[in-house]
Amino acid sequence: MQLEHFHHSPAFAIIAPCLQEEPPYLLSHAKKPVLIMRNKTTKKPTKKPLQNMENEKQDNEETIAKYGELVLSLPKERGWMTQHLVQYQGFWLSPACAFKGAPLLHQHFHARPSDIFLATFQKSGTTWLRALMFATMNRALHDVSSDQYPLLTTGPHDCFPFLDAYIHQTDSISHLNSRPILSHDASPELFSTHMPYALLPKSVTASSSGCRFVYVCRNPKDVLVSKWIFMNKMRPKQLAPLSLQEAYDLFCQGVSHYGPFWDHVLGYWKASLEFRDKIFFLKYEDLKKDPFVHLKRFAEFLGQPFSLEEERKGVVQEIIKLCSFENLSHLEVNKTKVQWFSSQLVVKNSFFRKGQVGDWKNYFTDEMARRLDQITDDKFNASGLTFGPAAE
Ligand code: PAP
Repeated sequence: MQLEHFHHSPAFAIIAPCLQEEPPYLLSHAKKPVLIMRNKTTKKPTKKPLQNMENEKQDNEETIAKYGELVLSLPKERGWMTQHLVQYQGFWLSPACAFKGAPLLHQHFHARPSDIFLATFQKSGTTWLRALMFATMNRALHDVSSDQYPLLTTGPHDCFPFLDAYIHQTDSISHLNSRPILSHDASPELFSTHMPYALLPKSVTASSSGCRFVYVCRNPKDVLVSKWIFMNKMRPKQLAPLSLQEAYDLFCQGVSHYGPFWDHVLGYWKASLEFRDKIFFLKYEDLKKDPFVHLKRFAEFLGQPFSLEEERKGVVQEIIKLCSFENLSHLEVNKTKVQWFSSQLVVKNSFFRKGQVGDWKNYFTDEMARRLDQITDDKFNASGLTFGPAAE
């Protein structure tokens, strides 16, 4: 979700007056004369002198200049909400992500063994899982049945940082190592990312790192439709709208942010088979069909299993209801919220649309569905991964 031309888009014009607003986790740092850093050895927050921040800024500028040049030489294709996407180490990224996001992530992000990442291909259920993950992990801190519950007034995207944008939210990336306000007291720390598994730093993906992932995938036909509608909303007005057929052709060629879709899914799928304790792999359609079973498994994986007492009290159902599309999409905060990921990525009110399985039927011809199914079958062939009847 990177936007290089966002400043010229109609959406930007609507939200321009709000651009002084910063997300809560940034506001919390802004008051501090020094930023809190994570010390690599002790893993405890330490104070970082301003001089070091200057040096870090210079390092970052050098990294950005180096990768900026590299980006010019990368294969280029038509973008969905940016003019172009570039192919970086086999994946299609916005130029900003390729020359800034990915390299800075490798250079500066020091994982903690307790870190948990929600990883998704775009439009696969990030918003839903953010809410579920936050509510599950923080249920000892916040009573899910309370009418003061944080998710009722704070959108799911403010619960914990979106790593890919967070990395270059300000000139300094020091904020990466401090905590977002909502999970302030929570340990472990939560992040979300759209980055393909192969593009994440080894400090995160190595089996010895201790970091865990929840990966949610969704059937590609619904992903494509959801993404096409979202991207056209975000697309700068200087760029002609992308027709469904154009988006479809790009998607089938693998050209979409963080794509090819199939490589993204397979990267996490294979890792989940290899490291069962590290990656919890989930399908949007399965979660829709049986949220109770999957949320319980998910909580066990996160090390926060629901006790019998909690089950008896209906806590699982409370969380499901709280995080449901029906509930979240009707909350004022989610209807009006201007979501600030970075100065270049600001999204207004676009994360809730229909939240259904099979909406692609309202958009695809039979031939479009058949061809995309065929590509999916070919790509997933022998991997053991299928999108069964639940995704029909
Ligand atoms: P992102 O990649 O931009 O973060 P993401 O949240 O993954 O977006 O996907 C948005 C989709 O999830 C939308 O699907 P649709 O376009 O087919 O409707 C959105 O409606 C859906 N969605 C958002 N919240 C929920 C929820 N609580 N339950 C089910 N689906 C949801």
